[in-house]
Amino acid sequence: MGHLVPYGRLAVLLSGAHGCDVSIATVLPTVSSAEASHLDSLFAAASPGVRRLDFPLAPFDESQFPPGSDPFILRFEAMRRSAPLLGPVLASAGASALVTDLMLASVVLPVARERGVPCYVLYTSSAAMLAFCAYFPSHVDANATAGVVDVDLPGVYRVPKASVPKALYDPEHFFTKQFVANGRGLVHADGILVNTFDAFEPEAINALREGKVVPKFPPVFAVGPLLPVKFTPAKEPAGYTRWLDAQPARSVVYVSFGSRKAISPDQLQELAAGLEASGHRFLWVVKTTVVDRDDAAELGDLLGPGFLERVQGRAFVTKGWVEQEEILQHGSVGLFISHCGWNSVTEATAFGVPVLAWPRFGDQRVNAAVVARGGLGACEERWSWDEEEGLVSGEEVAGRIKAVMADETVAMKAAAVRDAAAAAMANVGTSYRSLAEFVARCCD
Ligand code: BUP
Repeated sequence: MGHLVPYGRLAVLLSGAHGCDVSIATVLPTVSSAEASHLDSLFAAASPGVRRLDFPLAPFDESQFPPGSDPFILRFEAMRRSAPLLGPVLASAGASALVTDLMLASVVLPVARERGVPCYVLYTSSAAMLAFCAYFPSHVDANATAGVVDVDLPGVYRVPKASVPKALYDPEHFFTKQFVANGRGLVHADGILVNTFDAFEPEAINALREGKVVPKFPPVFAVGPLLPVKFTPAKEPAGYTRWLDAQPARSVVYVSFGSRKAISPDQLQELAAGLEASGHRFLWVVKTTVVDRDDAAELGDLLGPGFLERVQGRAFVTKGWVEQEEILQHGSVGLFISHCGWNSVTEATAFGVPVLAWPRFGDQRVNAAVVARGGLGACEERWSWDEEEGLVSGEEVAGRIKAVMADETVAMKAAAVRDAAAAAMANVGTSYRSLAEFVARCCD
């Protein structure tokens, strides 16, 4: 979802505010139910200026990969191997520019080149993480024998070893190979769009633009925060919306760790204990499997005997998909405990909700540092450890929630980030102008 959501948002913005004709190549079938329903809602809500181009993948044998491989990463691999099939799709769309995901960049760029179509990348994480991706191949070349060490991003800041995505610790892993190939491929793109804004990540954006991270880096267009697409509202408001409506302003802690990774049963119980002991109201989206279609567990069994009864009234706990952007803009939400998937962070910037960062894997630790630096919230280093290195105790969770909810400056700083985000997206703002410049280049 972290990759899919911003593409829809960009397509709608390009077609609406900038008058472009947009086609989205849609890979079917999807891995998760969330993706399938998101696509349906997107195309139902989008203007006729946004078209759906179904893109069937070439046959792909998953059995050649290690058992238990991340199904989403495998899907990217299947897409990478199908890249040559994109040529005819591009021709049928009559495209004057192609925007692709970083995970596909190294294989899609040559296809676009062959057709003479300029190729841009929409980077779906932070500018800090973009700098990391762009610089990582040089870092690997220079440290081939040193194993994993801190990554000092030129002109940006140092990413400590603990924040380097764990998947990259193994140079032979197919994910690392994909990551390095895509990082090298970035310099060949015609430009990079990033879902962030100048005022939020000035160091990383400037260093990339000035060629400090990688010399001769393509133009960087900071075009965020890309705002949610207005989907047709459900006939009946969801249960959690009705519950939020009944809560006082800024009193609710919203807890969600994104669409991708499950939390271990032990950590889940500690989190439950912490939320309960914090004494605050909370809305918690519990996720226990990597792919939502596999999630059959009962909440009562997961959270321990009597938990749901004890917090009844001051908590809403659900396992299903929620409309997160609706929750984050609800006036009763005062804090977001987030894994720091980048879309979640950008949504929190847009609605000025303070974030208590609890990164889990991948780019999330780098993004959590952006949250703290950018004034959007707090990041407790200890919480970003792997669960194998020790659980975060319920007591610790409760203490942190109480402290952040009581701190007026946290809320004030997050409100300032929201105002800066709105200014960036307004007609004369940095992000609006950046996207307009991208459109002008595509139409040349
Ligand atoms: Br879970 C969940 N409802 O219940 P991220 C997520 N979302 O609307 P991720 C919901 O999915 P990656 C839910 O608002 C955001 O737009 C949420 O993207 C939405 O994290 C998106 O935050 C999730 O980037 O992706 O899914 O872990 O790992 O690819 O960053």
